[in-house]
Amino acid sequence: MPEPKTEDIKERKRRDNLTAFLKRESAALGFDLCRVTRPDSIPDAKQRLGQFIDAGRHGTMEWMAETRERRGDPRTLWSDVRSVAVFGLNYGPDEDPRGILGKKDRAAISVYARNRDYHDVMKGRLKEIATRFAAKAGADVKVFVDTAPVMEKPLAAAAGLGWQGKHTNLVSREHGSWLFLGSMFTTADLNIDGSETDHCGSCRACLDVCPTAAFPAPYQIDARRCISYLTIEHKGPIDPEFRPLIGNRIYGCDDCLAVCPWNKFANEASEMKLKAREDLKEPSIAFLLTLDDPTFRTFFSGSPVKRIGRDRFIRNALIAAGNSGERSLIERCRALAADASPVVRGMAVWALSRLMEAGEFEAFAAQRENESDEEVLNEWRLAGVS
Ligand code: B12
Ligand code: SF4
Repeated sequence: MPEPKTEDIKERKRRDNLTAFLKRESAALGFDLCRVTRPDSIPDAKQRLGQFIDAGRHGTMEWMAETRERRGDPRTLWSDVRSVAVFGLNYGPDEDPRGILGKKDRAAISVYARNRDYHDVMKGRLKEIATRFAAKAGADVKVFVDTAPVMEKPLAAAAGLGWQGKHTNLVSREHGSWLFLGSMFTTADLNIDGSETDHCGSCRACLDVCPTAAFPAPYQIDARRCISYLTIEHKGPIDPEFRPLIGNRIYGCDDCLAVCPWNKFANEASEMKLKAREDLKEPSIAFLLTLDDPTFRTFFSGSPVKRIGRDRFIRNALIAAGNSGERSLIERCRALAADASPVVRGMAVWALSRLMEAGEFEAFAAQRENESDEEVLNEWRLAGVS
């Protein structure tokens, strides 16, 4: 065997040092996982993304279709990239978030949105790491969290942070289904970590628990049916088919993550984990229905919930009200039936049609104000009032 050249040994040492430096920095800034993969490590992702988009499963998230070329292959996004570091941040809740689903007067905000926006938190930390890394390596870097056209889950699986479970999210042996993902692309050569194998086995708990049957097959999701999409991404009225199934989930959904048996093995998260805001753990629907635009903005300041705006948020809270069976919410819903926002008025009609007795609803309908918005008129028709 020929002796390795001095040049090769030097290069290998440099790679070892840089990779170790990156992982130390990542741990120091509170990330639970950091592993590295090659930009060409997700050869199936592009075609699978294509199938998802061609089947229309992205719904109205047109940005997915518009960026499909860049999203499907990191090298199309940035041709100079040589290594991709993927970071995981555990956000596992202290209690099973499904506990609140039985509390009809309370609203469920999904775990990831119960504190500050994780995009901001992760991006801030990643930028710090990237700045120090770039200085040490003399290389170019770019960091991404969620909003860029990067397929974070397949990249994380290729880097060995875990595997894509049947619910399509990344599952880790150490942190279960509760990981936020982020990445750093760099022109530097780093040591590559091995991928993880699939440990879902014959389990199909996440597929069976989904309230809206959003999984056409294991490892595939139809976003149009997912409560996370419906309550966060979707604008306008929500299809009546889904409203009763949404229950009291007013922002996102955690059911398929929470049921995953791998959560039982989840390690203690780093001390820098985001802790839930007390007032976002179990807010009352009655209180949320009182929020106008300024109070909504103040209450959700710094939270990802603010992103959907007051009207879409009240639309969701009205669906929870309509599913609650709580007659004490009728007065608030009546007031919202005269709201300036058509999507709020329409969903108030739906909620009242469920909360009021038949005669009471007829009397309310007889007194209704003139309505010209086609979508609100449609809600009246759906409620049996022409
Ligand atoms: C669009 C999007 C959504 C959409 C669509 C969800 C989806 N699964 O794609 C909606 C709005 C529904 C959504 C919901 C949620 N999201 Co989201 N979302 C994204 C986003 C922006 C893009 C994901 C994407 O590219 N989807 C396109 C599809 C085609 O890609 P894919 O899911 O990887 O599809 C793979 C499988 O289908 C697989 N496949 C297909 N066929 C087969 C066959 C076999 C045999 C196998 C093995 C695999 C396989 O190959 C595909 C390519 O890898 C990412 C951030 C990012 N930039 O990556 C966050 C992200 C996926 N979301 C995240 C989270 C936390 C959520 C929610 C939990 C939020 C909540 N509590 O409400 C839910 C979970 C719902 C769910 N079960 O997925 C996290 C997930 C973290 C993790 N551990 O994986 C991410 C990574 C954001 C982040 N930076 O942390 N999300
Ligand atoms: S987040 Fe909820 S609605 Fe969406 S796929 Fe998972 S269980 Fe179904």
